[in-house]
Amino acid sequence: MTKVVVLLDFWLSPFGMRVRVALAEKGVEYEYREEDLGNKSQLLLQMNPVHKKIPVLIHNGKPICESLVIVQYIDETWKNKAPLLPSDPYQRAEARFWGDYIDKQIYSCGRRLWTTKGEEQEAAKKELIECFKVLEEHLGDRTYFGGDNLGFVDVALIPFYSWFYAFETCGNFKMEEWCPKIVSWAKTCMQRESVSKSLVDPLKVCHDFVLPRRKTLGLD
Ligand SMILES: N[C@@H](CCC(=O)N[C@@H](CS)C(=O)NCC(=O)O)C(=O)O
Ligand SMILES: *[C@@H]1O[C@H](CO)[C@@H](O)[C@H](O)[C@H]1NC(C)=O
Repeated sequence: MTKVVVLLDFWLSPFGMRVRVALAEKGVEYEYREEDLGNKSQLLLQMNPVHKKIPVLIHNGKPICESLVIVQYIDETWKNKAPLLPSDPYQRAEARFWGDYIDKQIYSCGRRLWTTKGEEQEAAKKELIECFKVLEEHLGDRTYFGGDNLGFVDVALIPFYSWFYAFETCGNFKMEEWCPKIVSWAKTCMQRESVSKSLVDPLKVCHDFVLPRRKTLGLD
């Protein structure tokens, strides 16, 4: 292994992008290794034998799996920069609660929206919008979910910005119309280099991956 920190990842993964943002926030240098998820490397199978999924962060040869676990590990390991999680136990619990909400609601509704059609797709779209509205409510008038600074919940949610265009295209709606505060929050996050250089082009996600995949699945 050439570097102390290696990231096994896949370009459009929202989970992988979380780790990229966190590493960039902390200014950690690392080696990025793109996985072929149709033909996983020996290293991935060895480092994440349980789920065999990316992202995996390998630090000094030891693997850390599950994106939100990795983000917390990064926060606890590189303490040179502003913390992502608050120090107060209650606020930490609250941040983890919302991270979990994003995994359970945003990810799964988003996935249903682009992998289905007809009534099922319409239901997924409605549910996804509702979930974003819940997050909007939670954001309130703050700049970031972390308050004045980018925090754990921001890192958990921002990668989905790369997927907004695919959601909009599949669901035939505009995020801006339904959750304008989330869109403006995302644009604020994108002003940070840690975010803009870690996220992928929304057009690429849609045209190079989602739409061709829908064709393969016989949905369009
Ligand atoms: N809960 C995991 C989800 C990771 C995940 O779903 N990774 C996908 C890519 S987005 C993957 O590696 N899929 C390969 C497979 O399932 O075989 C996390 O937060 O890291
Ligand atoms: C799978 O990956 C291995 C090593 O990375 C490579 O040698 C092999 O040709 C790949 N197989 C396919 C079917 O792409």
